[in-house]
Amino acid sequence: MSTGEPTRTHPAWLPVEAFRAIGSRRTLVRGTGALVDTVRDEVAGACARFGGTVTHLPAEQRQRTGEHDGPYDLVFALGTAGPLPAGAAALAAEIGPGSEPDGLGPEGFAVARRDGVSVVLADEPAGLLHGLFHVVRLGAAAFGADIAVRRHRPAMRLRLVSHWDNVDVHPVMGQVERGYAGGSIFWRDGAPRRDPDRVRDYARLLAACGMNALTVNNVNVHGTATRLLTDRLDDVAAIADLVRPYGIRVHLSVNFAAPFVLGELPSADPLDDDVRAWWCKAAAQVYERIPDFGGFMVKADSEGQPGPARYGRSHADGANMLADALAPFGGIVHWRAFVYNHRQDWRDRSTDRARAAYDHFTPLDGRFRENVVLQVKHGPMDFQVREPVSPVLAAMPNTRLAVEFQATQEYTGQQRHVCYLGPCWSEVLRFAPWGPGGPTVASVVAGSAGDGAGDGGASAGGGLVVVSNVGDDRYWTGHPFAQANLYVAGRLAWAPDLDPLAVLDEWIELTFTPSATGDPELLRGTLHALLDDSWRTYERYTAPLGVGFMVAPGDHYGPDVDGYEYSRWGTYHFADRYGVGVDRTRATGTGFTGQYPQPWADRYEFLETCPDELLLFFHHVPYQHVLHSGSTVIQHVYDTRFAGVEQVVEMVRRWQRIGTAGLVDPALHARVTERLAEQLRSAEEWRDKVNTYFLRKSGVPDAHGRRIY
Ligand code: GCV
Repeated sequence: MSTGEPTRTHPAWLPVEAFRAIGSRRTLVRGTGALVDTVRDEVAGACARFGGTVTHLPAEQRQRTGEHDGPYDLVFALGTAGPLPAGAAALAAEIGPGSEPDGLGPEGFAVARRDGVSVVLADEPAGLLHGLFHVVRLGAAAFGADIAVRRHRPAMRLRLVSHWDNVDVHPVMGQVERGYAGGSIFWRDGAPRRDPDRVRDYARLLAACGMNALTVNNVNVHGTATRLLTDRLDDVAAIADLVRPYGIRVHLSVNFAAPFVLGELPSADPLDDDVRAWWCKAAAQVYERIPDFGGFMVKADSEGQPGPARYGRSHADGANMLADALAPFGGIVHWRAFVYNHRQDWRDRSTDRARAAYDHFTPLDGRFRENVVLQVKHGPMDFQVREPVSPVLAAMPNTRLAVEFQATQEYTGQQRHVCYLGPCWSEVLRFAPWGPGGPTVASVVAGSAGDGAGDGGASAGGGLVVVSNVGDDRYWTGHPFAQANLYVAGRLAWAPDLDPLAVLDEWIELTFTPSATGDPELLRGTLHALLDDSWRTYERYTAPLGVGFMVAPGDHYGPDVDGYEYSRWGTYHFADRYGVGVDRTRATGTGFTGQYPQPWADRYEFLETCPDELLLFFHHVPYQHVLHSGSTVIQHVYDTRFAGVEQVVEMVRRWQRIGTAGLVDPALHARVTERLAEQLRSAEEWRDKVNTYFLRKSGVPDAHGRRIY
């Protein structure tokens, strides 16, 4: 049945218009390599559309005279690539390789503009590719006034998008676990989807926001997915071939028990010689087929996935076995720290899921191989709209740590609600676990935390992983605005100190080209206003003050205040007639506050210093407890729920105006309109259910007498 929408895939942040500035100039590309060819092809594609020219002189072509002289407006050059036009050569001498002791690195680049020539230099082809997208972001500004020399290197070496795509359709989770954008771009019903253009376009988008790796399958590895490692390896290799021209490496989620599950060995014990040999052979076969393969991602002993515990072995034993198999080829193991008891008895007040990752993993600090990255969800629970930063990120100085974000909006509105997560992730990355002025989470995962980082290989850092929000939807992400979350994840992985609202503007500028007759400022201003505070808006009408998990069990969409209260999942709010919240203090609660270093161990411990937005995460308080804001907890619950809905009403109103002014593609406008209508309906449902629940529990009326049911 026709939906009335065009079938062409939306170009996201790389519409042809974004290449206008480059495409109308004279460009020289100097250097050799597959990624240099990609740069040339990108520029050539833009020139074909906008009338510019591109000359490619491979490095070998050193002697031919004249051709390199130009004139050129833009020069991309590998440091060792041979003669350059005079102006560019002078700049190259100043900014290029050798101008710094440690060079630009494998992906870094330097940019400058002088005397009418813009120059991008890199030591390696990947650097030129990232430099190309930097110039795209600059747009016309890349060809205006002089640009002082600036060197750009990614803060994190590993910048990975994790797909929870199933190969077989899972009976409950479907083709993509927690996917809200249609089917998988890689798999359909047990087979490869075979849509090479889509996968290539995706790699291009990822490179353009700064990513350099992806996993092709869900961390829950079942059925056919286990065989991607063995007899279905060709399917993985086909994806690797498609994404390689954009500098993206493929990683694979593997089943820890694969040798056993595939019926090849009686055990998967990581200390068993046969098991170890099996993995060595499997890794060798992978690298024979995919020489630039990135490595394995593993969810072990978590939510029913097999792991080393079955054999009485530790997570370090399990991870190191895989690391040893990958080490000869330079591969990495991403071992997930998302381990907790998912069969908890709700009557048991002593077990605290928030403590679990720290309790499991910190005793193993220093015991992981150098090519193991411990991948830690950013909060101690599970991607709630508000959580404190996971204390694991500050407690394993001798382990390579990665922080894991979730772009797929499992708990943040499932891509039906606008929820721009850049500000949330930026807060996490800027969080200073040892207090202001000390190392931040960003520096820990980048491996640059200094003294706090130990010496056991941690200095390499584990980088940033984001769970993908992409599917085979025309807009990639269901809600067109959810594209911004993938974009900002890449940009923050490259440069964690970027202002997430500046990144939002960058995404808006690239993605939305106002019609020639339109009012660009109205469009930009509206888009910015709809997204900039949308994470906090979502927080306002859903679970309050960091308490989390008031969602419907199973699909996790919509309010169900007690849905998880008496369940086995360890996610409780403990509301009764007197108060609400989880006592995680050392004095009277689960002791979770003690997992933080100072000053946070004490700041979270005491009501006087605990930040309002996390109050109910750390404390059980009476409804009349007064927040630092001056409001009581109960009044805050009411006020924020009403305010959140009001903000959504305002979003709807602003978006209607854009439609009336005809400023965006009508199909995109219609898609967003439909999603906003659902967001408003859902926000009202949240408001009414949460308010009514707490009014009935507490008996305290709203000070403003608004309607609560
Ligand atoms: C891939 C949550 C989600 C699961 C997900 C899990 C994980 O529990 O609900 O669907 O499984 O996180 O991160 O492994």
